[in-house]
Amino acid sequence: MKPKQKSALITGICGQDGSYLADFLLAKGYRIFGLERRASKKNRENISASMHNVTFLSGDLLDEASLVHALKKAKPDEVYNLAAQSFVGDSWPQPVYTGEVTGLGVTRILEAVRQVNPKIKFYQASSSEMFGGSKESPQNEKTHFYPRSPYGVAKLYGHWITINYRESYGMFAASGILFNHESPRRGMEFVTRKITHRAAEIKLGLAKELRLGNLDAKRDWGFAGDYVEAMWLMLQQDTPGDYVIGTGITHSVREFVEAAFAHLKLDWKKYVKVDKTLLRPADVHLLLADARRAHKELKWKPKVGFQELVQMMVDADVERLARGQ
Ligand code: NDP
Ligand code: GDR
Repeated sequence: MKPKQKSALITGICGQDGSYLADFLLAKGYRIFGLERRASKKNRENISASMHNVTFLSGDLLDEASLVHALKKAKPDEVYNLAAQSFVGDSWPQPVYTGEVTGLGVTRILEAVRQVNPKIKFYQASSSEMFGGSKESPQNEKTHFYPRSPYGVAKLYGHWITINYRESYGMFAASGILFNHESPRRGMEFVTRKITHRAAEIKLGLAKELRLGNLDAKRDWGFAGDYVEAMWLMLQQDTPGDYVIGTGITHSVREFVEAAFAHLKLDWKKYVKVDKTLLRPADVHLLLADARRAHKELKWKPKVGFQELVQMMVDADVERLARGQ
């Protein structure tokens, strides 16, 4: 007998990770439902290649009834909660909203899952921002948390409520503590994409300078396409747990800039200006993953390295701009 087709509901399906996860699960034969919030204009560019194989459901992490409705319609085996106000920089001007969506939104969807079918497997998109100002490096599942932004605080709440639902109700709820991961589908406001897009514009004579804030911040940057596999692997384990996912190599923003401009044969020093208005009220200076638990239990390893990632993003931006997009 043919095994039953598995199905998944992805919140944040139109974002960077949601679109890669949808591609990945579709290739595995899943039926995919995507939660999409109401907007005056649809934002499906990231998911355009897979869009026709996705059933979109209207819903919002701020509206629990919409989550119950989506779960009843989709009847998924797995839920991936990727939706969030995900930009750290905007979490200072919008701290309450960030708490509502990125923090309390997790309770809303967990509670909806519990009410509709507590056997659904649940993945929560936790973040290395929860480590923030931790003195320990590299950071693993046992490292103390020290969030440094309203976003980091909200993610920490989401992380603990996921653990709490696991412990309170015996639900299969896993939390992936993912370090920064990027791609040509990354939002324009994040530093990597801001750099690759502007460098491509400069190369094509469409812009003259790139203004950045803290060039010394260090991040463990990986490729989003690699990281969605880890999310899926977490839900295929016998027992739910929390896993750090990262490359184990860290680079500064300055190094990212150097690599992007060098790929285009440009001297970054001629174009990059430090703009103090782009500094954050409290920044995270160093993030570095110790992903040994994931290597051992999930058998997960990243495939794309730093240089390859930078070049992939720069090339995609040059190509897109050359096409006039
Ligand atoms: P994106 O910002 O690209 O995507 C976020 C998605 O969430 C968007 O599709 C957005 O919808 C949706 N969304 C926002 N608010 C709501 C809401 N109230 N209700 C329903 N949907 C909403 O993020 P990424 O793909 O980069 O990240 C995915 C998740 O992983 C996020 O939770 C992020 O915080 C977390 N994370 C990301 C890391 C990274 O390096 N990328 C690292 C660690 C964690 P719309 O398209 O309408 O804006
Ligand atoms: P981050 O990503 O805050 O790590 O959160 P971001 O790319 O925004 O910042 C990384 C570092 O670069 C410094 N920086 C700048 N950042 C932006 N956005 N714009 C600038 O002009 C600039 N100049 C310097 C920042 O100060 C910071 O130190 C991302 C998000 O995807 C989160 O959702 C996720 O949880 C974490 O990664 C892990």
